[in-house]
Amino acid sequence: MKKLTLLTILFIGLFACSSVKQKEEVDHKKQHPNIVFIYLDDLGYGDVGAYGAKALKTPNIDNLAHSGLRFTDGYSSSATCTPSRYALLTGAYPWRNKNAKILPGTAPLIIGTNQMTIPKMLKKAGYQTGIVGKWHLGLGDGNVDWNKKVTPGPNEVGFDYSYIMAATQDRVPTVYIKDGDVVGLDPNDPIEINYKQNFEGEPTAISHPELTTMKWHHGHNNSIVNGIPRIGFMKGGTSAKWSDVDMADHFLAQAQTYVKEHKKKPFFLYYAMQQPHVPRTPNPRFVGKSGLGPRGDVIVEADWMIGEFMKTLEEEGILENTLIVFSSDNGPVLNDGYYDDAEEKLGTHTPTAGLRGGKYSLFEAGTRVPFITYWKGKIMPNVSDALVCQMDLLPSLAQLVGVDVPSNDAQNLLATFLGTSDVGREELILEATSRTMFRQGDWVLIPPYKGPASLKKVNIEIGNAADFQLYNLKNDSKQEHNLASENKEKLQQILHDFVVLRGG
Ligand code: NG6
Ligand code: CA
Repeated sequence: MKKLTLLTILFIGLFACSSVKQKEEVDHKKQHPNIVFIYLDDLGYGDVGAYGAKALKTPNIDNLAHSGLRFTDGYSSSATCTPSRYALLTGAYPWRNKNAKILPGTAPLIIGTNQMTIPKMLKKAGYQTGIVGKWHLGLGDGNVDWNKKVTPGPNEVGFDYSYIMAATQDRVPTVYIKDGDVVGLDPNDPIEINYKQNFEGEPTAISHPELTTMKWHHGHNNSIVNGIPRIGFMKGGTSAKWSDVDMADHFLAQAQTYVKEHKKKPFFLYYAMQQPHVPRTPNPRFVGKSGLGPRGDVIVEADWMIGEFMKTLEEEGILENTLIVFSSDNGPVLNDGYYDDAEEKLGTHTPTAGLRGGKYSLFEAGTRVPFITYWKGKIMPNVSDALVCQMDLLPSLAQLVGVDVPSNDAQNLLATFLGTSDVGREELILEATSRTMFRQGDWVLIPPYKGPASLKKVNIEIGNAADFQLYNLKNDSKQEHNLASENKEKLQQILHDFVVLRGG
């Protein structure tokens, strides 16, 4: 009798254990939390307190980092915006698409309407999908009439809802576009856009410098909107023009409204903030707040917006059921074409955290970016040194929500993103202005490229050199010691693997 009881207990115990295990597996297999990407523009690895910034305070981003999983070896796919955003949404290497390079405001959509994207994948799992903020992946078919429905765009590649700026804050058209329609457009004052020539009689920064309130340093001398000279020419659309100093509040309000209106069913929100890309136009209540000039002020502003957004998730009672991914599209730049004191007022702040290069660069600071996953109660606070790339989010989230996606360049790293594994990628190809380099383990290979070693105007080393460059990040994170000539064997091996992976 006693024996039987023991056996029974053992049996029940085993059964209970296995059902707990099974439940965990089921949970891991398929969950439908809300998913939010908070994606900044040109935010550097060293621009965040949690990544070592001392002179600049980012308490709300730090809170995400300290309560979530902070990746130390997380990468965008490219050192510029369009290719990184392309890879983020499609899970495909941007260098496979020759159009994935910095686009003018008139460029056609570069994501194929038949291509897999994160929002498309999530829709298969019943998600509602929205984007608020910067798009910069092209719109229309190359011949857009901004006074009619602008299509195809985000709504044709998976987003049910879109509230965007077409390209960048420094490029025309300087208007918001909601589900393909320019917001606030007066039909009697139609918009015309041209990137090749000006419209007769329209002032530019060259013809009317006295109309500018922000001075251009390089580029940025075409049409003037709100005193800021832009890239490209624009005529008309006066009532639709955005207010630069209100842009952050405007996008925040859109993001908050989206959350409130969609909280009953799972949603995906891509909240693509414009800071700290140029022109840096902090709202007056943030002016002077960082002590580092407008670049610091807009980072403080962005951080505040993130705090407010988090409050909304909490107030709406959905914080515990929301997975947040925080990152940036490429590394930092100080002078990106306007005189705005970014260099002069930098003080002791190091946007690159000491990494070599910056935006546009094949060196580390081009693509190694702040990368945080946060899910209250689900992701345990931790730091991960796993090599991960934003591109990997597509298959990883597909596994989370239980959707099959065809495999391509991206890797399913769900467990790593949730912090239950510390295994990342073995290798990764990174891109900067149409050149590629290779990361394998701790090693970095930069093949020889023609062209200047530095972009003088932005004062950034971009990685071009006549010889191979080989670095070992483990003991040389600043890429100061080129080991190519002393370690020929390693060079041959890594070059071989790169060529095989790159496909010739
Ligand atoms: C460059 C612009 C720069 C910025 C960048 C795009 C000039 C001289 N420079 O061509 O200011 O707009 O494009 O940045 O025009 S990104 O973050 O969207 O890739
Ligand atoms: Ca960018």
